[in-house]
Amino acid sequence: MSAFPDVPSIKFEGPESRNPLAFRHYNPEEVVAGKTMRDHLRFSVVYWHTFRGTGGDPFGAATLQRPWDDGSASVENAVKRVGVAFEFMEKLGAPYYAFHDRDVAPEGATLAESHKNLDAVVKELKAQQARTGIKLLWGTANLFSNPRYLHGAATSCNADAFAYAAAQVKKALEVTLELGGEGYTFWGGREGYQCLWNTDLKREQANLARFLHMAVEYAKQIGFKGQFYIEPKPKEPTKHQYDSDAAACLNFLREHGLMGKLKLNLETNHATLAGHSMQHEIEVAGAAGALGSIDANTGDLLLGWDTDQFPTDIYLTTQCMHSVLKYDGFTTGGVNFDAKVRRESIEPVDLFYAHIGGMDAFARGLKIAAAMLADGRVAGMVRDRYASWDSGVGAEIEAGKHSFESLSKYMLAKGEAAPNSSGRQELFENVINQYL
Ligand code: XUL
Ligand code: CO
Repeated sequence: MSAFPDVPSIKFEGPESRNPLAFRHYNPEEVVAGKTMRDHLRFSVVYWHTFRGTGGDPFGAATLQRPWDDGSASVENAVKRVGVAFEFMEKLGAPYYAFHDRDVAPEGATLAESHKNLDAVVKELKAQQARTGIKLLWGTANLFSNPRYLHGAATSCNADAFAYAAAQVKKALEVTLELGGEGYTFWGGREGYQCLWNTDLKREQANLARFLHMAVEYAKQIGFKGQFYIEPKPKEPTKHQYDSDAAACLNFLREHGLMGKLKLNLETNHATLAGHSMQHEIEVAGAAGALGSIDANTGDLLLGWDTDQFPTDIYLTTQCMHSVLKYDGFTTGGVNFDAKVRRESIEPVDLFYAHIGGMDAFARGLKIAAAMLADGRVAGMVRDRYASWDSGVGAEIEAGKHSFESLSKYMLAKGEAAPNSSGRQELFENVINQYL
């Protein structure tokens, strides 16, 4: 039985189409900058928002109509939901999905029972992946919802919470391997603090690093070759999360000997909560060779929390894809829609409208960014801005031929620095607008 009987497979119909259930820009087969759009964008649907979201918020109950879901925490309901998820992803034409262990299968009364529940659902996930060819972008474990993690998981003051989390991630890694997952993500939901007076920050961070080393070790042991990611977010649910932003994560990885073992999975709304733009976060990760994947969504600048809305702003998607392409595109990562429909968007068809809009926005961003890079005008303007480093004293400094002493001698002889040229920010912004 179909969960979406009135929705056909979503097709590319071109920019003039008025069909709300069609793509205007995402044409999976179209080649842009040497690769198909499908291979560039590697779109992924998240299980947690799309198939487990209810529309409930701190002020009100569930609102979303999900007639296939009986609302129970039974394995039977969970298995039935897998069929719905794959019908949705197949009709949408999404090549990937992502999940937490507890999104797909209910938590049992014991850890052993939770493992058993997960195994039952994974069997169905595997069958549906084989039927449709849809693949797992990354798996993860939910280490934040259960009350045992109220003080955190790897950073908990309760050593047993750490041990439980280790057992949960061990299982999640096995399941991700079983499903051929291309990555595994750590988002430290409660790995931070609410109050520094009761917190041993140094010990908590050392334990978090220990936990990640154990994961890397175990992956090696079982032959999981997928890419590990760490997903920065500065706060919510904690007041301060240790993985605050890309720079903090990179510093943490370097300090604890984990650089090269994990890359970053960056999320737009997390970037803005940290007081950054997504473009900034991608550039910081890309410059460090640690750009892994992106959780595509957007926040609302008038609200101060993680609203996880679907991205529709072409300027934003252009910035994202420009930086992604600049750092050679995705390998294991992709554009993962960690986004949810609004509480008022209650019908199942709204899930299609939301994803179609996000995919089209990213397809446009990709095309615009590819055009900018192909034409090289902006890159040329940036290069010109740094021309003083290409010859003379600039080239000598970059070649390691100078010291404070030699530079002091150089400047004493010269008397004054060469005049500055204009930064031309307004011109840059005007030029970008020509490609939109
Ligand atoms: C929470 C968030 C998570 C991670 C996976 O803000 O983004 O859903 O993506 O745990
Ligand atoms: Co996310």
